[in-house]
This record gives sequence, C-alpha cells and structure tokens, in this order.
Amino acid sequence: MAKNNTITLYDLQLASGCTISPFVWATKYALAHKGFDLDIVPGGFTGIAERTGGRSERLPAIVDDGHWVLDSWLIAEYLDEKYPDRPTLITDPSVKPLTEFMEGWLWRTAIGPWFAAYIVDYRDLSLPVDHQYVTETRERMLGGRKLEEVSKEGKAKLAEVPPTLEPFRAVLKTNKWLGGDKPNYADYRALSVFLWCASVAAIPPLTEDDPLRDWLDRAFDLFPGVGGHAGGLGRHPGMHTLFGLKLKEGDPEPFVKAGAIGGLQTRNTGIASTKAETDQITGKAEAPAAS
Ligand SMILES: N[C@@H](CCC(=O)N[C@@H](CS)C(=O)NCC(=O)O)C(=O)O
Repeated sequence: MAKNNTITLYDLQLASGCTISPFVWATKYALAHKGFDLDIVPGGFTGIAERTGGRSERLPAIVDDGHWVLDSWLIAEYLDEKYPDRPTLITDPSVKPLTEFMEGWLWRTAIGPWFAAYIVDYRDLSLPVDHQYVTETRERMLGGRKLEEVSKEGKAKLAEVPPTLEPFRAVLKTNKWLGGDKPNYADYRALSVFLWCASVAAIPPLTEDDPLRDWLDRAFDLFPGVGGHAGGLGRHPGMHTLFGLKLKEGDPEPFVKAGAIGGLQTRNTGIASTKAETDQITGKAEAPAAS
C-alpha cells in the first residue's frame, strides 16, 4: 500500500522542469485520478538507466512502496488492479483496444507532423546535458536529416494539422469526456498528445477558436495542486499555449464551421432529421462549398 498516499514517479523533463514524454504525462494523470500524491524524481534523457538503478532506459517508471512498474499501460493496469476501490482508469475491457486505436491515429495525425515542426524547440528546451543526445538520436529517427531542416519544413506545414483532427472534435462535441460524464484513461492518453505538444510548441499548433479548446482546457485544469505548481496538473509554468496559430492565405479551414450533416455525425430519428442531407444529395438544396 502506497506509504503516505504517495507514489514515486520517475519523470522525463525539459530544462524548465516540465514533463515532455506523453507516456509520463498519461501516468501523472493516472496517478492523480487514483488520488495519489506524486513524489517526482526529476531528470531528462541522460542517465535514465542510472537513475532507475539499471532497471530501465525508458520512462515513466513508478515505485509503489518498493514495487517497481515500468511502462505507462502496465502502470495504469497495476493501479486499477492494486487499488480497485479508487476511481477506475480502464473502466471496461474495451477501453484499452479502442484507446490504442485512437492513440495510434492521433500519433500519426498530430504527433508525426508536430514532432517534425517542433523538433528544434524539443532539443533546445531539453536540459543542456541532453542536447547532443537528443540531436543525434532524433536525427537518426528522422532518417538522418538535420533537425533544423525538418523543423523548417514542418513549421511551414503546421496549418495542415488542425483540419485532420475533425473526427476527434466530432466526438467531443457530443461527449463531455471520452470516459462519459467523467474522464477515464482514454482521456488521459488522448490528452498526453496535446500535453506533449504544449511542452515543446514554441509557436501554437491550433487556432484560438478551435472547438477542442473546451475539452483541452478542462483537462489541463484537472487535479489542481497535484503537480506541485499553481493550477491544474497540465498548467506547469514551462508549458506553451496550444492556441493562437495564425493562418496564411491559402491555408485550409482549421475546422468545420457549418453544422454537422451526414451518417456519422447525425442520429436518424425520422425523415425530418435527414431532410437537409436528403435535399443536398438529391439536388433540392445546394451543398455547402467544400473547404
Ligand atoms: N512503452 C513505454 C514507452 C516509454 C518511452 O518510450 N518513453 C520515452 C519518452 S517518450 C523515453 O523514455 N525515451 C528515452 C530516450 O529517448 O532516450 C511506455 O508506455 O511507458
């Protein structure tokens, strides 16, 4: 049983002390959801194996009263199994595969292009001792290309990302949380993509008026006081704002502004409910101009 209601978390931090790793972010939220206080072991990319006593080269890792758990999903499963009387993270067996699917999509859709765009900031914001390691390993991850070259190209294409997040906006339009009335581990895994981004986004990736803002702001504000700084867990002073992307002429519309229409996003409750769509596809009404 966690001593003093506290679990030790090995963090992966930038020079500001803010967490960078999406896996560590998801774990911080998971521990807070279970009602634990965090005993944070600080540090960056260098020396993970030494910090963890030779146990791991990846983070997060937790230690619960002497018991080590090394992987973010294994940590969430461990917490639910060990502490079944506290709020559940993985509320149903279907949550895990569905969340893995959603997260895989979000990594491809958002983390991929954002990793490219912010890779120089990622390196420059890391601890000075990590700069060389981050440069070498991330250039290798990027197929041997220079971080500066990838980042310049990625930043020029930032405006292409928001429109691709529309399926996620559609879900959050009609659901307060992915977990329903309350957030669950699916929310924290999706959130970890945006927390990671806010830790490195020297210029914002989303427009001021992005409808995702409601869910994001509520999620960043969760668990005030747990991170050891003012405001919610996601409000570490080292974080950057996600909102304020300036669009240039020719950039695509960042999100769908007209009302939702069509099979996925509307419920068929009878002929009146599908009339607008029927009028469009039968030519009785003009379809809105494609953006
Ligand atoms: N499957 C692991 C993945 C953990 C992982 O890959 N962490 C990355 C940070 S995002 C790491 O520790 N990287 C160390 C490095 O790049 O040297 C989990 O879910 O916890």
